[in-house]
Amino acid sequence: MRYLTAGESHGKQLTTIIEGVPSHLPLVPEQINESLIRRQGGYGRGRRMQIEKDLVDITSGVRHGYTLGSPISLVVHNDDFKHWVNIMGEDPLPEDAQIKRTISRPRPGHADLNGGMKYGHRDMRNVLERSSARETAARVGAGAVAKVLLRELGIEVAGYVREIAGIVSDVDESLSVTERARISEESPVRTFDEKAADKMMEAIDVAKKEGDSIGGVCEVYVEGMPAGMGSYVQYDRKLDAKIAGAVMSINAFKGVEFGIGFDAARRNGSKVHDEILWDEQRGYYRRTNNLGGFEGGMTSGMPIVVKGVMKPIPTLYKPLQSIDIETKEPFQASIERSDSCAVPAASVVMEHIVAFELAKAITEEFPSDYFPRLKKAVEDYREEVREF
Ligand code: EPS
Repeated sequence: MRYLTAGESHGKQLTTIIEGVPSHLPLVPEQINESLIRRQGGYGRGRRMQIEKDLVDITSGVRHGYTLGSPISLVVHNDDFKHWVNIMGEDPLPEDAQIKRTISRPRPGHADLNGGMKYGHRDMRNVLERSSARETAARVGAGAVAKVLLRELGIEVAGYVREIAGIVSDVDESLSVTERARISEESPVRTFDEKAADKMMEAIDVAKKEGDSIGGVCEVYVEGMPAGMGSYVQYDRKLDAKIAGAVMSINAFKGVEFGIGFDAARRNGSKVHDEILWDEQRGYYRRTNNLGGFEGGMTSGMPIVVKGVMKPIPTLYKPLQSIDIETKEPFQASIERSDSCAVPAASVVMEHIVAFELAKAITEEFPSDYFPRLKKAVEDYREEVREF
């Protein structure tokens, strides 16, 4: 499975083409819309989310509620485009036209300056329109299809928030993936500890008032992945590495951790590695899950636990110094509409990004043209490794 996205933040639409989804997988738009709507929520989102009502139009690859095995294309329209037709339209402009809302002042922390230099865009709107996190709606669409496939195979994925602006929310490690999904869904900041949630919302209010932005830590938790997905035999087949790369590709993400992650550097080996046990019902399992479901680049069959760090969004109302590329003079960065905190929304994005990598790994491991055949192969394999 692979996918491409296209679309500018204030352009006509976002487009996703997904290739390699097996045929005969039941799929309806509501399953994708649920994910798109979840991504739009979360305390700390700005005015743009009141304009957009993200709903998918499936334009190929699905017939009568089932996938065909052909490329699936998804379209999400940008409702804001109606305000941007003259600025974002594709027709050539008359020679004397004044282009509105050009950007010659790069925002620190954004793609503006590097992208402008690289592609020769002196109007850096041409960079920010594509580098905007609006694109994550298209990626959530692909992830939503992946989640449908995983669910049919008994694999569940939940994304939630562990930390905002240094305020940490603990999670009871005994909670199942479905409980994690349900509880976090009820929280405006998508987290567990209500006291921490209140403090997080206070921090978001303060940041908003001060024209600042704040970041945090998202976590994705997965149950049901069979052991042995990915491989140790070649560096580019290690599944944890692929997931880490995919998580790092989410806008504003700066780090990834599996299980105890960086804390492994501070413990002895005997306090890190997870002892191996076996019983009739579960087959092989580990006493603990410090390694977050991966050993040797392969799944261990334990829950996958992966964290991603999101920096504060770089579009600030509070000015930071930058240079105007026309005058080369310093200035205080201009004001753009923005979210003061997008960590809750980013946890939904991360959930879908991880789901896509898992579905991709599954379809690479097993025959994947026809979904019932894939499902049978996965069931047989689970049985085989339980008895190994
Ligand atoms: C974003 C800026 C804001 C966000 C946007 C990402 O949009 P605008 O520039 O239109 O105010 O709302 O996020 C989304 C549109 C979205 O769907 O998540 C940016 O600069 O990255």
